[in-house]
Amino acid sequence: MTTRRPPWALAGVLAGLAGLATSYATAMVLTIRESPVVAVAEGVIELTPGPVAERAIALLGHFDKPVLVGGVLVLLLACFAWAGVLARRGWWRPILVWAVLAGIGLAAVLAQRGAGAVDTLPVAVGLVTWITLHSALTDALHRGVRRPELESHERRVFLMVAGVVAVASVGIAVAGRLVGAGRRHVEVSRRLLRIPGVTRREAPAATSLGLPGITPWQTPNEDFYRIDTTIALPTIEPDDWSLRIHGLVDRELVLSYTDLVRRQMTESWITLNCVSNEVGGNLIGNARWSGVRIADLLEGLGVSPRADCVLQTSHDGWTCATPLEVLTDDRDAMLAVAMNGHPLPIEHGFPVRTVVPGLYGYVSATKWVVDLEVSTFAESVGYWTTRGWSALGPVKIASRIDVPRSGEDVPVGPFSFGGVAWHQHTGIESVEVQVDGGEWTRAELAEVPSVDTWVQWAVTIDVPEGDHEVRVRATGKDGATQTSALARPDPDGATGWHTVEFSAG
Ligand SMILES: Nc1nc2c(c(=O)[nH]1)N[C@H]1C(S)=C(S)[C@@H](COP(=O)(O)O)O[C@H]1N2
Ligand SMILES: [Mo]
Repeated sequence: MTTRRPPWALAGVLAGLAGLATSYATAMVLTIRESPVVAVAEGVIELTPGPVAERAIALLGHFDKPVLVGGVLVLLLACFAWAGVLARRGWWRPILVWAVLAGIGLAAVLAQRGAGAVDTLPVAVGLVTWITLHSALTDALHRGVRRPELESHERRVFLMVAGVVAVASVGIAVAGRLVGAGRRHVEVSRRLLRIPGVTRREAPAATSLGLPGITPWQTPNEDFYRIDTTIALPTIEPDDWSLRIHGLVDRELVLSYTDLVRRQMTESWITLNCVSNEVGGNLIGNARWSGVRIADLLEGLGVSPRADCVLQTSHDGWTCATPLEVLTDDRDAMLAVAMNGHPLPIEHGFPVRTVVPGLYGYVSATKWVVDLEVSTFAESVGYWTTRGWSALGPVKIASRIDVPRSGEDVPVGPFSFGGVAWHQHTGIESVEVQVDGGEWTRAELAEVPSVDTWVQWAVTIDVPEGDHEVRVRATGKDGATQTSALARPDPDGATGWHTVEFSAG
């Protein structure tokens, strides 16, 4: 019997490639723009001094990116082989290599614009694959080393496992790519979509006070906050979408996307906010929504007088119960198909979502909505309401200071404070500001097209040298002033006056 050297390096390379495959497939399925390897390559570009990068681009032309990704892959292969060889001298040594490589991947992924928790998942999946597969492969090799009489048997086991790992890795990568391509296809459909009756309109000039630092009145789609419980975004072709309206009605209605957009289109500016927003927080945005009023859809279906809510269900199984009243009164509660003149972004509910002025999102703003069941609150409980949040979620009046930022240094003398205030579907009557517990000064308000949006406020107050504290409070068009009593977001929305500390010098 000849003693051959166990293929330690091969075990490392195989486990390494398998980890890259699962991590790539995860990224594709989650429709994350790029795999961690590409993120690392981009990180390298980011860290490369300008002149060097320019010379490389001049030298390599359009191939700079593939060459860079290729370079990262070659380096990775070397590390995989090294991890494999290290396994000979102790099981924990290769784990250090896997952990460091995953750490670099994680740093690169998190450095990307708009990265969130989900983007770290491909790295985690890759790391788990590396560690588990590598230990499975090296176990066989170790047994062969310990028991030379079993060496050739263990080698066959190793080769079998190695073969399965190689084939499975290719399969997983290809499957991930195909699923991801399907998802990306929806993005193409979305871009090509032209919806009749959807207009693109600039925010009216009077909505802005022109004070630098105040949040823009209209929130661009890319900057709009995002809250949902999904990991993989639902991707629905408009042709595959339909909505069923049923429950306590005389006549059921099933609408296709074309049926929906053929109806009378309504467009309105509506501010949407999350019940989880803390005092001073930014889980709020204002957009021009285009869609079909839900009141128009329900009319003629013969809604039972017994009904008091509509249970909404999304494609991904999320639910909320919305009071029937707010869906049928004169406000523009709608099935929205466009946001700021563009088809809804996928992450904001493409192709159709609900928007209801005056309610927090968790009880009203169903993204990827596919089912509306007219029902009663006694029978229907939404996702967050079963988790301790209040069944009814009217937005509470609130105001926020955007200028100055917390801890900012401002010049002594007259200083212009500014921010936003909101009480959707009631409207803001006035906003007052108080410095260091002194008298309340009334702020100037911008103009707004309706009571359903937030409003910018600004006021100029003299500030002496030293440390200061500024507070804001709003009064609604119903005459009620915002309470100073602090309340946490759960169960039905935070209260309290936003306070910012700053110094003048
Ligand atoms: N399908 C679905 N729709 C949903 C949610 C969700 O988790 N899943 N979250 C809701 C919550 S809590 C809020 S605040 C709004 C946020 O909408 P946005 O992500 O477009 O800002 O969506 C609502 N609609
Ligand atoms: Mo929310």
